[in-house]
Amino acid sequence: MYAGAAAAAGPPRRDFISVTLGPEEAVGGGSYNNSKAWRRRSCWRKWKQLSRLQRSVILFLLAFLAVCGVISYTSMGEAWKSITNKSLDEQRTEQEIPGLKLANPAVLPAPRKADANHGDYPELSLQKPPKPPHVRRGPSNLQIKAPRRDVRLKTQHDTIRAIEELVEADKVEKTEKSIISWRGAVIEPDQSTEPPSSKIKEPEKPSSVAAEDQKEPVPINERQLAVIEAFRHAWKGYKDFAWGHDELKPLSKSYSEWFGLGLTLIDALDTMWIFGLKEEFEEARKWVANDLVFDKNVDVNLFESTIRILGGLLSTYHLSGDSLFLEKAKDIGNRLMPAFKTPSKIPYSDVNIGRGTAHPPRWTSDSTVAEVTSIQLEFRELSRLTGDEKFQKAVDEVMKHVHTLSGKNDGLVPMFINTNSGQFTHLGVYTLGARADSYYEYLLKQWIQGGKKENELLEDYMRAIEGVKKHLLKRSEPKKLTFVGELAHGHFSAKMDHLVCFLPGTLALGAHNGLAADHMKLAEALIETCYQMYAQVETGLSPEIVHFNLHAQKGHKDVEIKPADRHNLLRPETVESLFYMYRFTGDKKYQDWGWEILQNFNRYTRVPTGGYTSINNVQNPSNPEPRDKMESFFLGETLKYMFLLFSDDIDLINLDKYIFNTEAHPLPIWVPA
Ligand code: DMJ
Repeated sequence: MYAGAAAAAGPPRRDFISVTLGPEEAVGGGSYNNSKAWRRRSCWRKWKQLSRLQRSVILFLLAFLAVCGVISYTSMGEAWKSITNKSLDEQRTEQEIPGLKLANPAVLPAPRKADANHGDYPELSLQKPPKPPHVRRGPSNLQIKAPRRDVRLKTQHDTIRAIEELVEADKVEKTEKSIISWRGAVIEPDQSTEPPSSKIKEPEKPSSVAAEDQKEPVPINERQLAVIEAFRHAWKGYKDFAWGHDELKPLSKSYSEWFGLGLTLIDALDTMWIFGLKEEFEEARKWVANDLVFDKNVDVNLFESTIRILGGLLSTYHLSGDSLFLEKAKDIGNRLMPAFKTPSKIPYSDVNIGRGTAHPPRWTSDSTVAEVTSIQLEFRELSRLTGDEKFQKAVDEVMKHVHTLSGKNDGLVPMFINTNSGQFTHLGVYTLGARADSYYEYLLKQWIQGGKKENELLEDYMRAIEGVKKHLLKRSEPKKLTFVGELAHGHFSAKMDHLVCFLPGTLALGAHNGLAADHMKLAEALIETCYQMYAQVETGLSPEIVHFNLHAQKGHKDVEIKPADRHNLLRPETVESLFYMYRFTGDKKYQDWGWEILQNFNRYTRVPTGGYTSINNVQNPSNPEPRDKMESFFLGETLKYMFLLFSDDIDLINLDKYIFNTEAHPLPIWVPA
């Protein structure tokens, strides 16, 4: 601006801060006096000469700088702490298993073990940390808390109403609407959990009880709503025709009894909690409070009642914080203990929970290997919660004993074990399917549950996967699908149970926890195979067992089905693995595959009057031959994993904080002391 224009414009606008200096300072004159008193006086004089606006601005700037200072000091401290923790954990792991680097250390770094000695892992390869598919929102400490109880219940109520409205609206016209989910189920432990081995004194609190905060609600999407709708349909059948009994027979509108303990209801408790189905949950809770009685002269299978009843009660206790469920868990846990009174301490398969007696099946003194090695997560957690070590001691002894046994083939175990001698029987047959499956699953999961310190478990797991690769993996024709077959006395069979489809999820979980990267590659190949076991079949539903073609034949698919194997029991294993794969990769194709499966369950197994049924013939879409039975795991596992698969919220049962038992009941991962 030129001078004339400036004059014409009147006095200049002061939109800057000017500091007027006194005459002495302005000319740099006056005698130099640096005494403290003089400096103080002179500063004060200058301060007084400033306008009020100038003083405010300076004060504001000073305050702002102070706040910035405090913030950066705190976050540097946090960063420093996490760097220190991480390197401690890395040191520990490197010491225990040379060459193995955990991509995702235990929830907190575990203490070093002086005697850790696992030098024989030449094949373990280093792994880059897996890339998380989802970006966390907000600071992590805001994401691990549960809502306050009063808030939670209210929001849940609103949500249920919203769900109902939306489902209704959805029927009329397909809308793009989504609703805010009830986050009450998404409860992360906000306190350390300690392993029982660290000298139990006080009973533990559930993960959720002291939780206070809540992160941003994540909307429930349309696919999740469809799962809730399926659950409600199944629940309607159970409620109308089988309430309080073990399983619904949806066609005959009646029920079947296995143990007479309301198996479906107990298996479904935590599913209802996670889905936010408050009314259903409260009604079921009432039944547990008033009608669930374990003092009954009834034989139960140790494994089945542990994974479904004990596991279901423990996880519901953790999610809800309601001590009723812990009391019931203690009761059934104590009643199952007689099973361990055997000459070898390998438990019997059956227990009479009223009489306190246990026995093997009538025809043998053998137990199934998967059964005696897949009760550990639950009994160990029961010890941690009650302060009573006996539960953990009993199941740990089984694992330690099995660890030392001969008769394994490169880590693969036979299917039977004798309760007198404690030795494997029926040697020479190896499968990842029925009777052995969850042995492998629980090796990894116990290791994770205990804070990644129990090296024998990891060692057995890693060896077993090497055994799978060496003896059981083959590729089919024409699509070259990687599958897990069986070995019988040196003879390979291209037979794979649907049950084996737990394996991709377990492998992915191991890789997520820092195990070899090639486990993830194998998981990706196997989940494709499990999906094809559905996709290549006429109904889009997998049979119980498939045989893979090893040689290309014109007009033949990879998957062959024998007449005796073509039933579908509404099993969860494939959707379970799809859930893990989606969580760890973020690849939407896994959600799409799960969606196809849900639609086919709706198409071929849904009974109009309520409930879903297992079917006898997955190859006949016009008559899939309903079997008139809804297994409890359909509600406990299959629909729960579907719901989690369709969710984009990694904190909806965060896999770094929870470990699922083999019946899909989440239990907390212990934080090492
Ligand atoms: C469930 O009871 C459990 O998943 C178990 O590990 C295997 N069988 C059924 C589901 O298929």
